[in-house]
Amino acid sequence: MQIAITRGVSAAIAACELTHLERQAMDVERARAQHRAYEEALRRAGCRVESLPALDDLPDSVFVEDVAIVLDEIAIVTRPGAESRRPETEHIAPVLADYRRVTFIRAPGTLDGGDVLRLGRRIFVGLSGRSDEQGIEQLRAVVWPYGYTVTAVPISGCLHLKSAVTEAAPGVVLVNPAWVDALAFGDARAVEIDAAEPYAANGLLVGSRLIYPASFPRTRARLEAAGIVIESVDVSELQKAEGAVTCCSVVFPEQERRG
Ligand code: CIR
Repeated sequence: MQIAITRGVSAAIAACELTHLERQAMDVERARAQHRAYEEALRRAGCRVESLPALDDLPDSVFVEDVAIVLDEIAIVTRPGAESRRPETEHIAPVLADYRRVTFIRAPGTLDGGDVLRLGRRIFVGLSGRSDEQGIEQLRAVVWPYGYTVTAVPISGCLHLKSAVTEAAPGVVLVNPAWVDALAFGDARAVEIDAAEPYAANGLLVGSRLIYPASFPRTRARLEAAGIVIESVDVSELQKAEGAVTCCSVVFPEQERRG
C-alpha cells in the first residue's frame, strides 16, 4: 500500500508565493473541490490518503511536496527557499515521524522537495531559486549511506526541477527541454512536452498510472502514444498558485510503524 500525505487548501492561498506567473483572482472553494478530486485520483491509483487539515495562516501549505522527502529508509524535512514557507515544516515533521526516522535540512542551506526527483537510487536536485548547494550537500550527506547518488541539475526559466521533468513511467521521463537538459537523467528515455504547453512536464506517477493535469491535451497525446496510462485531474485553480500535481502530495510505500 502507498501512503499519500496531502493537506487541505489554505483559506489564504490567494496570497501565495508567485515567481513566474502574474497574480490572478482565485476561487478557494473551487481550488478545494479540485483538491478533493485529486485526492480521489490518488485513492483510485491505490493510495491511502492521509489528508491533513488546512493551515489558514500559511498560503502555500497545500503544496506539501516542498517540505518533505520520504525515502524507504528515512524522511527529510526540508528548509524551503521561500521564507514565508518555512513555518510549514514544523507541521509536517510529526506526521512523518509516524512513518520514518526523520532528519532535517538546517540553516543556511535551502531545499524544496519540488526540486528533488528520485529515479531508483539516483536523486537529481534542481539548482533553483529555492534549493542551493548547501541544501543539496546536506541531502547528499543524509542519503549516501543508503546507496543513493545525488546530482545537482541546473534549471532555468521555471520554479523547480519538477516543473521541468518528472518520471512518467519506469525508465521514462517527461521533459521540457527549454528548462532542463533532457540528457541529464542517465539512461532514462525522454518524452518531450509539446512546446505550446510549457508547464506540461509535471505528472505524478503512482503505481501504473500517471496523474496528469487536464490542461495539457497535446502532451497527453504524446504520453498516450508512448503507452502511458493517464488519470486526468483538473487543477486549474492550483495552477494559478504555480502548483501542479506532484506538489500536492508526498507519496511513499507504507512500512511497519516505528515503535
Ligand atoms: C511556491 O511558490 O512555493 C508555491 N506558490 C508553489 C509551489 C509549487 N510546488 C511545487 O511545484 N513543488
